[in-house]
Amino acid sequence: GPFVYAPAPESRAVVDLAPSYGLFIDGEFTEAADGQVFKTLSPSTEEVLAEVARAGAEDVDRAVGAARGAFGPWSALPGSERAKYLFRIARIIQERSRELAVLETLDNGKPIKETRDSDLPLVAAHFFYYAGWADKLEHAGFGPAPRPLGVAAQVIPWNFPLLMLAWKIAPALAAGNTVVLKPAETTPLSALFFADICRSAGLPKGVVNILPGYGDAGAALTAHPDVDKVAFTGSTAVGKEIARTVAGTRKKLTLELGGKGANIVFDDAPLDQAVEGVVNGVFFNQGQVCCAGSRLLVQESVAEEVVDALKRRLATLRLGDPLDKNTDIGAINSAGQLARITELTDAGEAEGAERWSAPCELPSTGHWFAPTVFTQVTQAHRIAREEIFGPVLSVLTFRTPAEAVAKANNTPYGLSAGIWSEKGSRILAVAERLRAGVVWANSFNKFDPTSPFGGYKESGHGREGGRHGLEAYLDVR
Ligand code: TXE
Repeated sequence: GPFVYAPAPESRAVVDLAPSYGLFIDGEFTEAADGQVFKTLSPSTEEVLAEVARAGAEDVDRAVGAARGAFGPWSALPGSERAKYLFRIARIIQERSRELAVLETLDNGKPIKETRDSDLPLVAAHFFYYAGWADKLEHAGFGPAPRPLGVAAQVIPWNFPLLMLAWKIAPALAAGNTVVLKPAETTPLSALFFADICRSAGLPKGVVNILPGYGDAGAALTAHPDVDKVAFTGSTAVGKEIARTVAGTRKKLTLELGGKGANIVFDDAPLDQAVEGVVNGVFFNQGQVCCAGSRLLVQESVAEEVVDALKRRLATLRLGDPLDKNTDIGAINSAGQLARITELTDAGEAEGAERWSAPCELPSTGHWFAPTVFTQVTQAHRIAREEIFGPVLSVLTFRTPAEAVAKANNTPYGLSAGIWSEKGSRILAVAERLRAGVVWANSFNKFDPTSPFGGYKESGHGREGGRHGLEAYLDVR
């Protein structure tokens, strides 16, 4: 039935929010040099969660200086010593995962079910996994004595704030680098909680520095002359800007950018399972996922059956209070993101696609978007080409495997794809021809720290995760 919004204040008590938070530089929380602050809001209620110090160029300089100072001693530690710190951080994350999950849900708007069961276990797993590498780097495949790069500048987005932090910080530290990380402006809180965890773990000062702030701080950080390595996850437009800044400097660069993933459903697929996978593929985290399966390519002979089943399933999803453990669809992260989703879905309708939205009542405060499916979509439509980054699925059909491959590849992006079929030979043949960094077979959105992740084409370059993720932070010697 229609959803009624009922906040669950008791779950908020799990975290004790302070009224204001500082930058984390050289092991201390501190105000911004120019005293600037910004507010971080709850996407589901629009209440102010806290006031946060806003980093500027002077703070970037201080943080890079601290990371530079810490680099010598940190990189000189035996790998087994660095591993001890990373294992300690991983264990504290596990111990405090309930608080972290609530905090992440409050600041990001995603359902607690997801932060509790996906984000937090994966965050801890990344630290455990890379802790295991710290004393085995000579086996990483980059020569007998690979060297860390130095100071890593890391800029991350708001869709998986803590998980993107883990993807960036865990391999950097394991390899012996030091870090200055800028979380996204709408989700600074879990990164600051993480800073506190670094202190609890006794991590030497300056090894990790966290600078909440806006794009100007990200730009100052990635342009700083004393940075050796830049790692960015975010929009393709900003990624290109950063690539231009980094070009012609000594810095190494990895970019993890947007996507327009295709979920390809063949007529021989187990359709119930495929429908679940397609739903998870684009409605997980309200579709704000770079590798979301935002295009369904379904074989014509089963298209009607699959779309009907999809709509029936979507009508059962519960949209609402992200802190309610029964919630499937939470809030959109920001007013700006909601505006982008609205703009693109309006364009979908204007260009002639047929729009269907799940019947749910949207709460009157906060940023919400009902799960939406577009049919009658052509490859020329903007909703088939541009990243929507919201709970919106564009359905296209195909007749032959060759047509499926051509349509799946018909995008400037190349991050993810899914193939649903009972035939192993077909899965292998199609996977071989897809230009995507990650291809899932009869599954979608499965993540594991041992697997490299990253894109082809305009989805970026470099890999995070697995042994390959270390390459971004090591020099062959
Ligand atoms: O991204 P930005 P936004 C896509 C998605 C979304 C769109 C816009 O389609 O709708 O991007 O999102 C920092 N130099 N993705 O505007 O601006 C910024 O402060 C250095 C896909 O939020 O790229 C934040 O920390 N840094 C993506 C981070 O970059 C700068 C995830 C990302 O913000 C900067 C996010 C600059 N000039 C959005 N300007 C994915 N691949 O998962 C901003 N930033």
